[in-house]
Amino acid sequence: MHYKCLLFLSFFILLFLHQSSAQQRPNVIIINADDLGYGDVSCYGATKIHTPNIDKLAAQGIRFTNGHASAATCTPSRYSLITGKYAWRKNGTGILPGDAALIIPTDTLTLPKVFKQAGYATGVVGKWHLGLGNAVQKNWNEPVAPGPREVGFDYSFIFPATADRVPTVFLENQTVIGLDKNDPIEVDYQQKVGNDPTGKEHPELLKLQSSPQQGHDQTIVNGIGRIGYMSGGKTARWTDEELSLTFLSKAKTFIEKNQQRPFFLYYALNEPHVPRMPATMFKDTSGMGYRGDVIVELDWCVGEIMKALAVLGLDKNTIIIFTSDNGPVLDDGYQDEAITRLNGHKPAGPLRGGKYSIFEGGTRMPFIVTWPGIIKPGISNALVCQVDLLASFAALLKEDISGFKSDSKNVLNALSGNDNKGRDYLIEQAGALAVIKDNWKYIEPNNRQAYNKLTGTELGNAPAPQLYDLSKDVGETNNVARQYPEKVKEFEALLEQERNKQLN
Ligand code: NG6
Ligand code: CA
Repeated sequence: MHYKCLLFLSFFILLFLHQSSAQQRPNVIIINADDLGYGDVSCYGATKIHTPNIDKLAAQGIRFTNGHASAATCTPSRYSLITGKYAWRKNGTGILPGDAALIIPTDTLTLPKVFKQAGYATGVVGKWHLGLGNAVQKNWNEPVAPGPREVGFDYSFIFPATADRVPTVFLENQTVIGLDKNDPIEVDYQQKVGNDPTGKEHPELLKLQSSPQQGHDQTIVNGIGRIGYMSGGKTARWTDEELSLTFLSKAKTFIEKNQQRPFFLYYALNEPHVPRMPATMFKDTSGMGYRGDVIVELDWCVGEIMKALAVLGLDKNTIIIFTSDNGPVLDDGYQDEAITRLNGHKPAGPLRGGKYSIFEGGTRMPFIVTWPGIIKPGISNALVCQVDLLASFAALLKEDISGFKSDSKNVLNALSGNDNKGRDYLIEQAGALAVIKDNWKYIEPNNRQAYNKLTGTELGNAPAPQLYDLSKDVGETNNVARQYPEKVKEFEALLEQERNKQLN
């Protein structure tokens, strides 16, 4: 054969081999909602609100009834998901202000780095809330580092903290987009900067009133009072009604651009976190006010991602994990009728408590895993947690992480429906810590507030130990600690042992 032909032929053989090996490695998308409760989606029992797309995911995959975030608020929950370590082991991992420095060390293994090492394209689109840069004082008018890139994401399109915190801007690859250099951004969480009106001084300018005593009355952006002060960056500021559509389009673009190679996308939705401000096409669609409307909107976004995968022919070879960062809350800072128009809906379903709470409502999450053709659809009661995704995906991708000390357990067999137990036990975090083991739940005694009056949440704190038999009391109403003193002791010891564990 002519040598040129041979060269040509071998090129195609190589290409074929490359593509078929690439095809064997599934793409992975983690969709993480913000403050979406266990009872907020219809496949977990909601009847007043309909989430057909999430239900479809659940019907194609495994719906976990005992799937968890490791903490009841955003920052510690996301910290664990990305690092594979419990956030309570590290100071400074509570809810971060919008100007916080990056809290994830850049020299540690992370979930995106596991994928990167395995040759994946990695991206994050959505809410970040893990800090940016090396210090609070930083120049938002230049690229900001370290950030998602140093944590392991090749591509990022994020907002820094929460939708209710300044700066209300997007950063693409760590640079604020749409910025006019002649109108630089300044951010301050201590004192007012610039001349923008604040919600406190000018409530008449607000389209969404702040709740009494909950703050959210500092710089007004898009008719909404925020936490924190900012000036400048007028052309870069977002419009809340466009948040989810913007993230969706960036997520779809990332998928399209990386369709030829395996990719990992962490798609961190903003809904239904406050301020809830649905896109026009979703206003008044739920009959439950804006909180319901933005849940309809988030469900629609999930459907759009599924459609995009199908159009590209990637649906069969893409694992989707759908979950939420912490439990639900109704009044989290704005008077948006979430309570008055609830219409009997139960955001936490059968669970007690919600966001901020050490009861199950705080950390037991919708948790759905799909991988069409590989994972058999069903329902699983296995105990799994977002902190386990790092070790589980390392196992799936055959990445050796044996030298990495973490809290992440390889629960791949549970995630794929081949094991009904999952991890042995799990530590949950709100203010206090709790342990779940064999369907028993222990909450350590503590003197924190039992009830948050502002948000109307039962926090689950009590000065005496609490023990619940979740197999018949998932709503944690009957404290049986006194009947089982031995169990209480066993749990105390377990918690003590976990607290003393050194991971570094
Ligand atoms: C709280 C805010 C709340 C919300 C939360 C963060 C007050 C009174 N409340 O401090 O509105 O922003 O932080 O939510 O300021 S999370 O889902 O990102 O953890
Ligand atoms: Ca949250």
